[in-house]
Amino acid sequence: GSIAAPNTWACQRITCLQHHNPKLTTALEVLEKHAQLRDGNSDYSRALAFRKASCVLKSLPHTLTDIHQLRGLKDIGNHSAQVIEDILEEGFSNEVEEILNDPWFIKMKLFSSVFGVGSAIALKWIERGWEKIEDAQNSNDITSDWRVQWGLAFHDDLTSPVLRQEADNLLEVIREEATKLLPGVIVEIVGGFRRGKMSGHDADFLLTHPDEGSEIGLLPQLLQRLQKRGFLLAGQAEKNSFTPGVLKKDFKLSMKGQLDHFEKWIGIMKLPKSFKDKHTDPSSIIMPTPGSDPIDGSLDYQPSRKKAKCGISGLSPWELSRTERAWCARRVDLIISPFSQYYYGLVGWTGSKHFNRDLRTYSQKVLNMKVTSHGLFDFTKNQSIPAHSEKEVFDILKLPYHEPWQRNC
Ligand code: TTP
Ligand code: MN
Ligand code: MN
Ligand code: MN
Repeated sequence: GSIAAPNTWACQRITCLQHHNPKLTTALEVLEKHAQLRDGNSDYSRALAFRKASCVLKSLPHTLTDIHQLRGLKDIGNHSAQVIEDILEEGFSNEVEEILNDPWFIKMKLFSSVFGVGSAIALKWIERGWEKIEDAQNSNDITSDWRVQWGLAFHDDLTSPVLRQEADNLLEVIREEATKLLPGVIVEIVGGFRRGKMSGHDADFLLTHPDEGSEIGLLPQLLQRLQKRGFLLAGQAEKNSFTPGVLKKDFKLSMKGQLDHFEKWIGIMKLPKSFKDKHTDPSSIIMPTPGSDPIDGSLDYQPSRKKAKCGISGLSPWELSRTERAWCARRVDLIISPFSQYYYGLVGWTGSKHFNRDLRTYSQKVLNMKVTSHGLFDFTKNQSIPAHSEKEVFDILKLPYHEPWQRNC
């Protein structure tokens, strides 16, 4: 018989981290990754098809044993169905095994694991004949992109998973410093950790204040304080570029669909190794800073979209990474939201990425609404609709409320 999930949209279904079909979803996500790397920015549709199929399997209430149990589900395309059938019948998929053993795929995955490196740069590196991270590290013909420089120098640190305990400890530090600057500030862990993951590729924090406007100017001051305490390694601040009306305009649904206009800092922090294994009293921590103090216009918060860089003077990223150190380099995103956009921002920055994408497509196709991390525009009513809680976002979208840990599609 069919055990097809009745709900067509991923944002209508409950999808938890632990589910009944990990073998199948892991295989489908290899195909998704392969499609992403192969097609780059030119074509999301192939990758999306595999993600959709994987997502359906994650929401099933039992382990799939027969392909016919999927009959009637529109999110399982022919290609995915074939792969699922192979695995159910043979125990493995030839296509997936071949990809996993493909030297091109292995190199693409390796190179795109570097912060700041996407499929275009990874491809270039392969064309140069590079095979290992060391080949890129040893090259003096490397891009001047600060992310790639730091990403290469600290590749080992940055590809070892960030633990929940580290994110929790950092949350306390950020809360402490932000509260000194702006009492009443709200600081939330978002991203994968909010969805219940025990590790992630970075830590994401969303900040706001109920007194709209009081959050303006917080980020540069917060960065300065974190810098003083030795937490910043490198990063880039971006100013808020949201303009009212953007919700109505620009009603094109990019499959990527993730860029937002919040003021933010995208960077790399130095977290004490002690953050990994225990709760640490945040006020007791002052980071050891090898070399001298930070330089390079770092904290100069650039008022335009110009890029600001942070660094430590004296030592190059590479030299710094080789020093004896009691800290680990970790990717961190700090996002500032005006309170009037906060609950949409919270949903957007909680993810998952596919949940967001599905939510946007669903809103457009079913409700004639556009939803972003900044708000929601109802094209039928020709007005934007505010939300005062996460639950209200779901209500407005006529969706059952799902907790963050149920949004792991
Ligand atoms: P990520 O940190 O990229 O992803 P993640 O936290 O879900 O996964 P990981 O544990 O590996 O870090 O992004 C955090 C969430 O924010 C993600 O679910 C989607 C959303 N997002 C945006 O809304 N805008 C953006 O520009 C990016 C990069 C992500
Ligand atoms: Mn990358
Ligand atoms: Mn994250
Ligand atoms: Mn992130």
